[in-house]
Amino acid sequence: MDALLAVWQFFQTNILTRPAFFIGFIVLIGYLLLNKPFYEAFAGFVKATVGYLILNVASSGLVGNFRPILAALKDRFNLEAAVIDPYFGQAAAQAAVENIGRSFSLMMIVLLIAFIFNIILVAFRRVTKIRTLFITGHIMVQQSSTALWLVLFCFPQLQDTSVVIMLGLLLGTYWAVGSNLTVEPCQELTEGGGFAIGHQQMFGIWAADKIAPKLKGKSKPVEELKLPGFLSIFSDNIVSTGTLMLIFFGVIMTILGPDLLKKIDPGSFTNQSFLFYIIEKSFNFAVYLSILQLGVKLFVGELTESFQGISNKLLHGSVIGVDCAAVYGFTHANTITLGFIFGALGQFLAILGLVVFKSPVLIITGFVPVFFDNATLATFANKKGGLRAAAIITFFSGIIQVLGGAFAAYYFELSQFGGWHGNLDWDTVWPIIGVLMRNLQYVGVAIAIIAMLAIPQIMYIRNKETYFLVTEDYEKYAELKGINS
Ligand code: ASC
Repeated sequence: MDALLAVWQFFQTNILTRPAFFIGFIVLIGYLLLNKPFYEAFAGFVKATVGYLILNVASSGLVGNFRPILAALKDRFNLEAAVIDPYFGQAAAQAAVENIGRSFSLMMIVLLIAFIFNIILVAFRRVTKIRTLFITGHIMVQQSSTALWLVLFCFPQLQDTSVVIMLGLLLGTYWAVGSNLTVEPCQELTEGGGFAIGHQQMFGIWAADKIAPKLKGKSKPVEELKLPGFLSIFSDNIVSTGTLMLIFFGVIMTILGPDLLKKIDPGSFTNQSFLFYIIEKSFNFAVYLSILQLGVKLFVGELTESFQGISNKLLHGSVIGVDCAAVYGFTHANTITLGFIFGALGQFLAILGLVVFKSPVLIITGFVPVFFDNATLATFANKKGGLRAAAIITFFSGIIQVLGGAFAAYYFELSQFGGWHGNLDWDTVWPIIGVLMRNLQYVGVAIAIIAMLAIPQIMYIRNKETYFLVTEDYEKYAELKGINS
């Protein structure tokens, strides 16, 4: 048992929670299964891992730079508010778990059980109809943390062993079913890219993909937009992102003022003028976005090519669920910026609503959900419903994020610890699961698991011929569905 635990520890620390290596090894194995020479497989390993590490540089650059700025609004106005952001949510969950004298380290065991359960569900895919394995390690850590608190909150008397088993099954089901929902949207967006999304807005992606065509109207996709006159400069995403962020963060940073910013950002705000600090900071958004797309292209390219090996010989039509940013290489960068801006507008409007209607909890926009969720939704919505759908869907997503987040922070008593997970699924699906658990106890957990497991069954019954084809042979799938690429 000890040896097994040691192996798990090693795997968990070095590979599972470091998706760069996880994906690198998958690519390596994929190429080997395709009978490529080892040196080519090695080259694929290097490119995929480096690509993912580049994505990490960009996404942590974005998170590290812009999260403190939005969160500082709380200090600026001396607010008692919960920041809806998974990093704040994780810290709040940890504080709440420890506050009732329980061990937070249970979270890692939950992660193990959930991951293994996801593998089992994929292994029995002919029965379960699950085609996806969720492998986005840092997200799995965050979600295990929040979900651990939810279970302890609903079952305060439950012993550790029962907690981890029950939660492992619940979370494993969510990972499997959620990422499975994104298979068709992802394959259609990437034209058979061979991956799904394993992140925090999977139900949202599914909904956006379904709703977008209905909102299309005469709207064109962002990449086909011809802007007239001087506006044409904004077709270039560096110009549009740089300018929009200058306005957006310029306003917020001006509200915060130089003194507060010097305090929260002592590393980069030194002897510069306030104006140039603002310009540089805002332009950095465009810098990181460019880096992000570069990294995504690199690892997704390798993954797609090597995937045939895995798919044909190992997983038989199953795909992995990866970071949502993986799809940012499949749209015009302006779509990403648009999703962020409309999501933020929705969030700000909803926050205003909370203030006006004197909500018992106040919410502060968290950078991670408002940017990554909405950029992702916009990417899918733009593909199926053009700019109009992307704008409308992300605007409403922003509203839902705030209202659902406010409810969750209040109901699960995390607002006193300053944060809630805040990503879209955690403002919709998880509050529902939590309410079921709180009120119906074990019956609630059973309902949640069974209802989620029923989703792939329904999807299968409705699309029997193409359900497995979409991952096994995308070209044939596209032909059958009449999708022209
Ligand atoms: C999240 C989270 C991140 C980002 C990143 C996007 O939800 O915790 O760090 O999104 O995964 O690339």
